Amino acid sequence: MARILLTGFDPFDGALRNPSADAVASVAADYDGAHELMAATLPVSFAGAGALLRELIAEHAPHAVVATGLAGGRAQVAVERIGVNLMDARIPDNDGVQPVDEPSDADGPAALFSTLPVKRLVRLLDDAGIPAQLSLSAGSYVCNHVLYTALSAVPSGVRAGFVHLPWSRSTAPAGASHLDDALLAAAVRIVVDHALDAEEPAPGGSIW
Ligand code: PCA
Repeated sequence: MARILLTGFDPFDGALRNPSADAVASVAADYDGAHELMAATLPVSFAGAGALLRELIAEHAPHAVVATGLAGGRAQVAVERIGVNLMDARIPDNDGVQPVDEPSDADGPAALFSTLPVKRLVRLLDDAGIPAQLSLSAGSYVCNHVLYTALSAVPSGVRAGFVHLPWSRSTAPAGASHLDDALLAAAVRIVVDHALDAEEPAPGGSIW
């Protein structure tokens, strides 16, 4: 049985909830799939999230790491394709730390590609009627740092990647784009179930 480490994030930026933690909790509570699932919530802290993620990977030796977080402005589930070696925070993290133009890893490469089957995941989400896109930037805040750290921390052959979620209906500030809570949980479940699938080569990317 393959082990999957699934993470969401604490609330941040004044919000009371983070829909990624809600979706992860809901998937973990109902999980009846083929894998062994370990769920955790990461702090919105550059130092704390990276350290906890490394600990969880060392402790559980997962076959795949599926990290999720909130991208508050987005209207679709975004399967992230690349983590960049950059921490450039528009707002302080929950520890009050605000790195500007610093690398996640001073000795690491400029960027690392997700090793989840990103195109297949977008296709499966789309087939399930969930608005989804392939994304070329996870930003430069804690989520991108977690994606880059996960990709650096896993032993070779272990998959890792990140999915950004929009607000859920129950957490969205007035007027913000959102999807139903159940749809976000369904999206996370699809990503967990298919994290170890082979990629589906398909035309993709964007022109700009
Ligand atoms: N979203 C933030 C950090 C935590 C979260 O859920 C981000 O996109 O970096």
